[in-house]
Amino acid sequence: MMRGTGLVNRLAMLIVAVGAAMVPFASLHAEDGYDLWLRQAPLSAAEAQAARPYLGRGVQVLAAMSPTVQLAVDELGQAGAGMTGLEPSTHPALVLARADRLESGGYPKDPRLAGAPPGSYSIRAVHSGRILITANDDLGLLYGAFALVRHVGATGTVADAEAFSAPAMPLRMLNHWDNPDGHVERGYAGRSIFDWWHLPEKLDPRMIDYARANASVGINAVVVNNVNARAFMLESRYIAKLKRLADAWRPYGIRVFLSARFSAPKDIGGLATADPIDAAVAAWWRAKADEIYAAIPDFGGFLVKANSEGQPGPQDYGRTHAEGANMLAAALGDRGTVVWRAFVYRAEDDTDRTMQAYAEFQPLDGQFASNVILQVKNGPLDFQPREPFHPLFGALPRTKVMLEAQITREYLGQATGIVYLAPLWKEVLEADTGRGGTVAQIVSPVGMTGVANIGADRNWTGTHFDQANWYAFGRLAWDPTLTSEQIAREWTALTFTRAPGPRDGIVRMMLTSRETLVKYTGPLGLAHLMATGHHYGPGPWVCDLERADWNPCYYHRADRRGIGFDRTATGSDALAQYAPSIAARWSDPATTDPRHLLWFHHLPWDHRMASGRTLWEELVNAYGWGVLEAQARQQGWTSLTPHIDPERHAAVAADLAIQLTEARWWRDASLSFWQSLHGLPLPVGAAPIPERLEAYKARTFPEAPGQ
Ligand code: GCW
Repeated sequence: MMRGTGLVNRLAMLIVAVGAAMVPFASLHAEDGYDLWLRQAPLSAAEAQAARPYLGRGVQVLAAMSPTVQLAVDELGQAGAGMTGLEPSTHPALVLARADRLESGGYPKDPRLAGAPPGSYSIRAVHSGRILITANDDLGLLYGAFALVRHVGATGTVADAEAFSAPAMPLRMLNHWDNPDGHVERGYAGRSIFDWWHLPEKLDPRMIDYARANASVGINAVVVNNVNARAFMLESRYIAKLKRLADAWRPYGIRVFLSARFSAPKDIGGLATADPIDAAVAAWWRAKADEIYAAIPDFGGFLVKANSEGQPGPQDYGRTHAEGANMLAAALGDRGTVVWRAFVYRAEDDTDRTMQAYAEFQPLDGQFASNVILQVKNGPLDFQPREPFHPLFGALPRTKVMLEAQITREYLGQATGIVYLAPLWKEVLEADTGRGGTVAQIVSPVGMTGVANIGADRNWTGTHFDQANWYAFGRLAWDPTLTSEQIAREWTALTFTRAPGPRDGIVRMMLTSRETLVKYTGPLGLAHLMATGHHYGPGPWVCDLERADWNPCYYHRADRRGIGFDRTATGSDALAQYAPSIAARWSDPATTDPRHLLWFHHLPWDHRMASGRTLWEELVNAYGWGVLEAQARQQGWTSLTPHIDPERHAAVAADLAIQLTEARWWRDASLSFWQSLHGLPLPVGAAPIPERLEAYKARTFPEAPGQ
């Protein structure tokens, strides 16, 4: 394959294609990213005049003034000041109306709101040029206000703002893996934003900005602490701290949840056991729940990681996950929910790790209390750049199941470069389980959670483009039918520029970015090839860790003859956990989705691919394209220089340079290792590998963040 600069140039044009004639939209000033997608860039003079009657604090309100309605009014006021820069209109034309008060203002009902789920809203243009935001509840008015501001921000006009929108999923949640000491597990955006030490006396104003950002994309639940939980966060002093956050976030419609350590009755309760069928244990949890609800009447509930990776759980006492979850569910009663994680695998079990969660939980279907939700990661392994969907989706018809996604990029390059995750989540949401619907259809009655990528960095997420992942997560949990492109376009217009050329160039850079990362880290269904502990960089040679299934060699199974994990009937038969229609299709390499080929099949290096290349040639080709695309993206970003404010442009340019270095490193180290196994030469035209394998193996990064 050709590797000239000409090719990279053409690729850059394809990815970005800004168009030479485009001129910057408005004067650009340095921005640091703190304002996220809510930065409310100024409209043009004509746009501002036209939008003025609809933005501003002076809207007509047909609702009892509550803190939430006040926020909706403030949001419109802030947008008016920021986007129009004009004095508010003396004849405001925007009406915020609770559905039950519409008629008092002489406005027609909106039948679409009848029976709509909480938070739904409608935006309608009515007589005399007015725009009406209507909802059944106050939160719907706030969401409607955010939606109108978003529309104006993304398009420059209130025209076509009409919409009816209802959240597809009731629970739209973030999981913070934040520890009380401020360290964030798998966090790449600095320390935790939660200042537990100074709470409850001191509330960091950032807590309000955080809640506002979440509410602006419909997120309505936050688990504030790591699933690897410290029991002391259930102590009274922490309940007081949590109450302060809950009170601050309530107007934004955000309910707080706590990760609960299952052994808490022993750790902090003075009991001799945490056995879920022990009456004293149940009573302890009940009293704890009562104490929390006395302080926080709308407390969401507990998230529990049990009997996984060293965490305590009901199996320590010979009880099932259902017995453990149900005991906690009884303590909460109808006040809240137990979210129980299905990310469970055992040290003493040597069956294919990707099969263990299904084996554990599928037989428990129907045994969980009605206020228990099972939280299932998107794939059966662990947030890899690409996995097939988790076989538990569709296999638990009598259990409430929620999707867990990872917004923080633990295995996807951490906070470097650009990796837009909406395409990854869409891939799983749209996967047909073969058992009564797509993953989106199965989880929609319950919800979706995302492991947050938020930290105390000034721009919240480490890189500017990681803000898009927070944004996209919220938008998809609200409406999983939105396309990755729609979300990217909206976010780009709000965050960087709405000039169509540069905007669409950025969107194209985003849309292909996850695939680029897959190509240079692990193409064709390879997974779990990263270095140990911090998971930063390649480590396909690692094979000496105490647990077999912590080793990359366990997953790629490469040797002199071939590569890949046989999960068909001749291997682990993980395929048997899928619906028969899917298992049948994926059991033959010829009909397996090529993106999952080596996930399900062990194939010889000279296996002939559909392209006519051998498997080895195909791998080399894919890694090579990953590098080329990273290079093209970097070049494309350079061509956007006139359109982006200098501070953020420079930061992203630096991120992309790091990503290109990492892409080359992944490609070179991986190919060099595969070559050490089979001794095959690189195909003609492939870029040479600059260093010897030993040099790649020798690189260590004990200080890499997030561990
Ligand atoms: O992805 C893995 C991470 C752990 C994490 C675990 C989990 C919170 O490497 O850091 O622990 O998954 O999801 O529980």
